[in-house]
Amino acid sequence: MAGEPQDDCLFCKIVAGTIPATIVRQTETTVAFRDINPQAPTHVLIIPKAHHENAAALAAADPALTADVLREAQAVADEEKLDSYRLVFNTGSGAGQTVWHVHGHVLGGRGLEWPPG
Ligand code: D5M
Repeated sequence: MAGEPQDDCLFCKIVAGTIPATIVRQTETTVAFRDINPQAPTHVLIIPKAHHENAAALAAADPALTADVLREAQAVADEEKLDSYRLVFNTGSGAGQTVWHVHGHVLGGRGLEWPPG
């Protein structure tokens, strides 16, 4: 069912605390933790605690939770003292999505080129 924890989901396990992560912020509905393979000096992932496969599924199921995730991106940027940052939701394997629990990448602390690769 939409939003329910999935036994085989890595990020649901981080939410449950059964696998470790470097958590930088947590709210009632979201967790923010450092990416294990950072692509910038700041590379933090923001996830809803509830399991949704991607950004579109999250937005369709729970607009308020979608807003929580977006607000947390700015909160992370503020804590990391980022003047600017990139917020990325890879959606689908062709775009590089490898974990099927929606996550926003907050990238900052260096110049970021456009278009991305
Ligand atoms: O992003 C998935 C991201 O998840 C990728 O940048 C690595 C990161 N990752 C994978 N496992 C972990 C753990 N255990 N801790 C922290 N970060 C992790 P995607 O957009 O799906 O390619």
